[in-house]
Amino acid sequence: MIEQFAKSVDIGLSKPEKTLPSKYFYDKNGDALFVEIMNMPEYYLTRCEMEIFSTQTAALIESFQADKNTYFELIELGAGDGTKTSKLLEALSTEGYQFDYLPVDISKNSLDQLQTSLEQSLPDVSVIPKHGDYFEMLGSIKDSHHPKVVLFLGSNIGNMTDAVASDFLYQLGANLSKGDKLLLGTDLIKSADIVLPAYNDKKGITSEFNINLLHRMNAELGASFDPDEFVHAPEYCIDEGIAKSYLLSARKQSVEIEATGKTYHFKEGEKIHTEISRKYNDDILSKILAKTDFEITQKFTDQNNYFADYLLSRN
Ligand code: AVI
Repeated sequence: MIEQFAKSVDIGLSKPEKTLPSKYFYDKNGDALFVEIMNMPEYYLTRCEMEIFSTQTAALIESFQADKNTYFELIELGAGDGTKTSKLLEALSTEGYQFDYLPVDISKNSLDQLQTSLEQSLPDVSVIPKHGDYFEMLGSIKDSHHPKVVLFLGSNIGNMTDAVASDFLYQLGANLSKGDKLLLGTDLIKSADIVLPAYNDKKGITSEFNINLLHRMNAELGASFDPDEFVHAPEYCIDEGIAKSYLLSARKQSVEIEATGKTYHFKEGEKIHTEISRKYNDDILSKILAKTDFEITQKFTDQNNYFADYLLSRN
């Protein structure tokens, strides 16, 4: 794990335009900061998707086309704290569907918390947590031959480039069977005055989340980043529809990383690109799906039309 982390960091910081992979945001501190982000007034994504899950629960369940007499697996990729899903789990359980809930997450910490909270709130739901990177978990999905409904919520897909998203969905489809479903949560394209504050909140929580990556490299890779000398700098342009987070070097500086055995040099104002958060519309999603086995069968939106959960069927 550490070797992989060091390797990715070295590759990213050796590029002419420096990058760091956003998946490393999520250590214990990063998980807690992300929970704070989801509760921020500016971060509309979670509230909008929660609205869809609370007000359209029956329609969502109907879209799964599950048979009450046939067992199925409800797999959630990147489950996080599972708040939205618990609405669905409660309704599925009350209505007598036969299923296991398999949350997959890279954060062991989040999975443990999720399991404990579901054991208390929904003791009748069988929870089988899977710890790991969801790219790596794809292969194990086809080990069972039961019908499957996969949840990939929260616009987590937006943290992938379109090419990576397309490849990921292709591989997911290849590991599913005809008729299986994917419920895909996507943040929709909208103006900068709504999107940008979600990545640049007044209290500076997103800034802390971004800068936490520097603390993590210091703690785990023996890096010498001075977190006070980097500034959180997000950007968003509606034409492109992608929010981008950067860490901007406040001055000319050099940073040593023990785990890579190298020193990296930063000019004043030089940016490290740490994350993309893609926003979608039907056309963009259709292009991403073009080479996959999925087709869009339904779309659920919140009342502001800020967010959409697309129901995709595996052909
Ligand atoms: C997890 N992911 C969908 C979040 C997003 O909106 O891209 C991560 C995040 N980064 C900054 N704020 C939230």
